[in-house]
Amino acid sequence: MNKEKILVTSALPYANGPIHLGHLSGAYLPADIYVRYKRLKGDDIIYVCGSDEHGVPITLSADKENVKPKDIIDRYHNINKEAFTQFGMSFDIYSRTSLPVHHETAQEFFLNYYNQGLLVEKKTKQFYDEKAKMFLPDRYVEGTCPKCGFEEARSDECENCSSYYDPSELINPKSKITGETPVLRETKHWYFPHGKFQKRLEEYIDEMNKKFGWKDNVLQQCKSWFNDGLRDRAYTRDLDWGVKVPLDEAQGKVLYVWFEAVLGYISATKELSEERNDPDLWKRYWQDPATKYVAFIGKDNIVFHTIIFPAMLMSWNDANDAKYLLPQNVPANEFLNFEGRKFSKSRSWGIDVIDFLKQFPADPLRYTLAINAPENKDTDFYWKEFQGRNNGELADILGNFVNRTFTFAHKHFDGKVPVRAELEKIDEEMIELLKEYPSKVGALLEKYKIKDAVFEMMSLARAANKYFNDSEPWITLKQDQEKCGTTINVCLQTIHTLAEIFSPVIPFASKKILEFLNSDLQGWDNCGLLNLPDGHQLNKPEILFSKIEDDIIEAQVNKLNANDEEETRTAEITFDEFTKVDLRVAKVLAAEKIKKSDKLLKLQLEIGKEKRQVVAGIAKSYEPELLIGKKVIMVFNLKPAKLFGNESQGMILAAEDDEGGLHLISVDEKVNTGTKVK
Ligand code: B3M
Ligand code: ZN
Repeated sequence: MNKEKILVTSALPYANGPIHLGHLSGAYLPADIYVRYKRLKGDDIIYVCGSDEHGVPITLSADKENVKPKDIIDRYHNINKEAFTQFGMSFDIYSRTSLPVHHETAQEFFLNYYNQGLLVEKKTKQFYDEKAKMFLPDRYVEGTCPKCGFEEARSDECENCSSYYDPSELINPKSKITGETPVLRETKHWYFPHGKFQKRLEEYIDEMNKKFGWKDNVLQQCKSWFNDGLRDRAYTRDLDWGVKVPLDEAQGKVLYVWFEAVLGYISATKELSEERNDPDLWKRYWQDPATKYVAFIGKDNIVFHTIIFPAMLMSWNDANDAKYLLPQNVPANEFLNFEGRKFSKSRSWGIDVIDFLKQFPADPLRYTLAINAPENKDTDFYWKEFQGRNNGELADILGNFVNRTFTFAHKHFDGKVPVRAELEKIDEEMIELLKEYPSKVGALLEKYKIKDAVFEMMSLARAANKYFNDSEPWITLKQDQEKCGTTINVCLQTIHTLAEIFSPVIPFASKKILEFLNSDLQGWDNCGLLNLPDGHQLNKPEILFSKIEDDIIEAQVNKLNANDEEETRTAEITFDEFTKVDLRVAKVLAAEKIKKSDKLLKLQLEIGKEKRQVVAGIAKSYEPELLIGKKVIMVFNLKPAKLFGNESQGMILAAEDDEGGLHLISVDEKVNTGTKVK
């Protein structure tokens, strides 16, 4: 088969925090396995990644710590680069978007669109903090959602009910920087008309899917964007951290972070050109129609890689002779959860890669994440499963086979590959398997079916153990030395194949095995052959995978749960402070939904002799009819507030479960309303 020329990218992680296991299993490990496999196939491939160092995620982190954005990106770029190295990521380059080459590249693209007359200039009103003297990006404004009453809504978008609205509709907006009420001020931005490209994008995706088979989860998301109709998107922002907009009239503005981040793949490749002293390298991978481009990402980045970036490249290509390649495939993964819940930094739920690798080697983690990759649905990392995969599969199946074979060869054959004499059926079948597996596993990897491929790798190790058992070399040793030698020879050949076939997943162990074998990788297409000559000298093996004891795993689980408890413990208050809250038993007399809100109910309560109206955010958990007659606990002395034009004189108490479901704190029927709760 012809050798392929391939460009592979993985999403550029924000340099605003340490990467965790979820990142690895989404966009990095699958790509690394694919790339390592392709290198063994002899294909001409480069693998490009780097830190995304602009945008509000960075400035928010910097503000939180009271340091400069530059401090944040320097710190996390280095931490993440190191974590990736220890994890065995084989990037050809791990670049960063703060480099001049990136700023120039992004500005060049922007100017190209501008000069084509493609960008649409629009004036809009945006929140401005008069005290901080700056426009506030979306995430810097918080207020009450005009649609559902959610109190932590962003300036034009509500995370709770997923609705979009005009910033002027946001109720009670507050600046996150100063806490002041921001004003709406006019500003000008440049919009990219994505709608103009919709038809061509649909055709492009359709064509790629027909030729190369895109994943369903990816196609579904694209379809839903197309159904909604692509809209203009502002490619500039009022912010001072980022790539400056290269126009005189755009002082104080930077390019929208997503616009430039995707171009970061190109600038990273330019940096690689420079590093390798090969000025045209980047063009060979980005602009040669013979190259195929594959972009690995997690599901939250799909639209940017299947719609936004391709539209950007199309419009560049329309106006230039040197044309960029669009992704041939975007094998996006779903998410990995941690012990049944989403990773959460603020709740200390999950584990950072760098911390994980301080305690465990990379290979068992790579294997566990790969065999459990969230390819078609979200999956979970469980400590217990990690232990099981390490002990029961890597150590007991693969490690054990390597160990028993080497022990035998050293003890009975002088540490040399014994002569392969006459083959029996059982030997021939094993040799046949060795020949079959590389193409079987390869076919899966070609289709980005990493999970299935890794499963097959371990199947070969299982078959190898069975071959050893069924051949009973410990018996033939005494009865038929030649036959015994043949068995051990075939076992050693099998170890050679296993070392190579497993090498994309567990590169560190694979390297060790090859050292034991005193041999080297043979290339994917040769790795199923009988690569060790009779009499070949072997080295002494060591333990490949150490077992992980129960107490080590229990300690991890306990630590996680302790973090969780600590998180739920909040600041202490004094008894006096507590008694300021007047809690009373109340009875629900009437309940109704509030129009235009899917979250709020209007309740009429009886508290002793008094009647009050309270607006409660429990509509998703309770039907109004079911509340009538229920006794609940309310905060009686809460300052009245207005929600959706409804007066609310108090608040009722409920417990929130992990899924956000609410459960009212109920009270014994016998207790009179108005009774104080202490
Ligand atoms: N930094 C978002 C993320 O880390 C973003 C990806 C950029 S890819 C060009 O999920
Ligand atoms: Zn809302």
